[in-house]
Amino acid sequence: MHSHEVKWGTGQGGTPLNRERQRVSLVTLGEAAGLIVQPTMERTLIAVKSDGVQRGLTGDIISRFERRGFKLIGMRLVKPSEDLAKQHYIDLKDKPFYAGLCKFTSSGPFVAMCWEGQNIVKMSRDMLGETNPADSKPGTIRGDLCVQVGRNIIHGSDSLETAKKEVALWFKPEELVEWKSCMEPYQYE
Ligand code: D4T
Repeated sequence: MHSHEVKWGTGQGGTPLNRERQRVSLVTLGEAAGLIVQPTMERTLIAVKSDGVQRGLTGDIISRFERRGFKLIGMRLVKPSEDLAKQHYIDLKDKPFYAGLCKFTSSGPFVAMCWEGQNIVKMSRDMLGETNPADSKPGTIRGDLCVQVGRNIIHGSDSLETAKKEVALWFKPEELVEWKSCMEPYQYE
C-alpha cells in the first residue's frame, strides 16, 4: 500500500458493505460541506419508431446513446394501441397529420426506452437533430439516417416535464431498473 492510500474500516479495509457505508458517509459529508457536487440526473423517453425498427436501426440508435455515456433504465418492444399513440401525441391533436401519425405509430413495432444521464433531455434532442430530417445536421441521428418528417425514425422528449409524463405513460415504475454503472467515475467527476 502506498503511503497516500487510505484503507477504510478494519483489517483489509473492512467488509465491502462497511466500505460502501463509509464511502456514502464521506460523500454525504463532502456534499454538506459543499466540496462535492453530485451531477443532477435526468430521465427521458427515447423511442425508435416503427420506421426505425423496420429499417434495422434500433441497434445503431441504442449504440449512440450507450457510447455517449447515457444509462439505459428501461426498454420495451411494443405494438402500441391507437389510444396509447393518441395519448403520446396528445399535444398535436389539432394538427392535420395527427390521425395519420397515431395510426402509423400504432402499427408498431415501437421500441420505448428510458435513458438516464446528466442534462440528457437537451443533449438527446441535440443527438436526434431537427424534427424534419432535411433540416438536421450530418452527425445527428435524423441527419444521418432518414429523409422525411413523417418517417423520422426516433422520438425524444422535448422538456423535463414532458419526459416525466412520457416515461410514466410508457413504463410502470417496476419496469425501470435502478443500477449503478461501473463507468460512472469515468463519465462524471
Ligand atoms: P417527436 O415528438 O416524434 O420526437 O418529434 P418532434 O418532437 O421532433 O416533433 P413534433 O412533436 O412536432 O412531431 C411529432 C411527430 O410528428 C411527425 N410529423 C411532424 C409529421 O408527420 N408531419 C409534420 O409535418 C410534422 C411537423 C413527426 C414527428
